[in-house]
Amino acid sequence: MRVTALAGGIGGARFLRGVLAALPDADVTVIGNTGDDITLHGLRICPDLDTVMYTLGGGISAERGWGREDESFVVAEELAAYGVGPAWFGLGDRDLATHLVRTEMLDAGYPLSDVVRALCERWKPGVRLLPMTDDRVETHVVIADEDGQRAVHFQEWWLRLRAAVPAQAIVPLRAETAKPAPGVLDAIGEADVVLLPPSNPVVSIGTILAVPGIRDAVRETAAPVVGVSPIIGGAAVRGMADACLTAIGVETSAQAVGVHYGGRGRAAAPPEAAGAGSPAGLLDGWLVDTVDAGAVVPGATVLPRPLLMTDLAATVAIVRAALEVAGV
Ligand code: GDP
Ligand code: FO1
Ligand code: CA
Repeated sequence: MRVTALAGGIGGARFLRGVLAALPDADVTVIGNTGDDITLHGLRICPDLDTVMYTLGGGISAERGWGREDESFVVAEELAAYGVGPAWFGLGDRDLATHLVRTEMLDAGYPLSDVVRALCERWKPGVRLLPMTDDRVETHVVIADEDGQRAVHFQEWWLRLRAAVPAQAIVPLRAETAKPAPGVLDAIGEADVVLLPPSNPVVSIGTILAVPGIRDAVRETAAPVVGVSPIIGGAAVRGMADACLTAIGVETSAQAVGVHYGGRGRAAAPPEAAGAGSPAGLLDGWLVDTVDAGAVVPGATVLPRPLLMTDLAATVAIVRAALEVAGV
């Protein structure tokens, strides 16, 4: 079975561990978010791609969910001693090697997808990991300041400001001229099932969908498309997705996120769910937690199931539920 999943970082990566455990023989392609990417100390850092690669490759820090296990921060301490920041972005010594290799390859002219392939030769994540684009797209956030507005990099808004300063706009810079990376559109068009993990709907899934061609590929694929809500009982399970949803005028609820993605109104969905999908609709199925049972997404089949990925078995059960509603 060919499975294609769009993924951000921590939430997406944990879901993908369940996909690999549930479908050990599947051919899984992951389209990763690169809008979080940032250049620090001259090094190009790709947080979400690295989180997927480390999590599925066995190198992730279990307690942080990002960066490497057995990590040290000696270089970061030395940079701080020079008064060189930013202190709000934790750069680990082992993690730095990944950024050095990536930057060296990018500077030598390799496209990001070649860099990801090379790094994955070491980590062997068990999926084909593709960046959403080889072009540079960066998420920046517009916030108010004393004399008007200013834009900060998403990572600064997320990590230094803790998304506590309202985002007037969340902008995937230069997405409009970006092209899907090689293999991305085919992976969506040729999949047997397309999954939207419970990643951040705005800055992870939304950013991937902002690359011209990707949203249409999902809308038009013959494969069933099933998403999993990252919002349970009106709150994000982790992080500040609520601040992101508020920034785009979407209520923080499982139903609102499902409606935001939109139902496709595909005949494939059971008759009672068919209804009028939205023209931009992506979903044939939408998993919500049992506390959100009763959620309605016109044009998609809503399936209430426990959605906390408390351990691998729980995540596998969620994946199985997604495949059930996909009818695969
Ligand atoms: P990030 O890029 O590191 O923020 O990770 P993602 O965007 O891939 O995923 C972040 C989202 O995962 C957050 O909005 C959380 O609400 C969601 N999340 C984390 N753990 C769980 C879980 O156990 N169940 C569900 N349904 N969502 C989760
Ligand atoms: N997340 C944090 O909450 N604090 C950090 O200091 C931090 C550093 C970091 C370094 C490398 C990396 O690959 C990821 C890192 N993350 C950190 C996660 C990263 O900020 C993600 O982009 C966010 O979780 C939001 O998507
Ligand atoms: Ca991220």
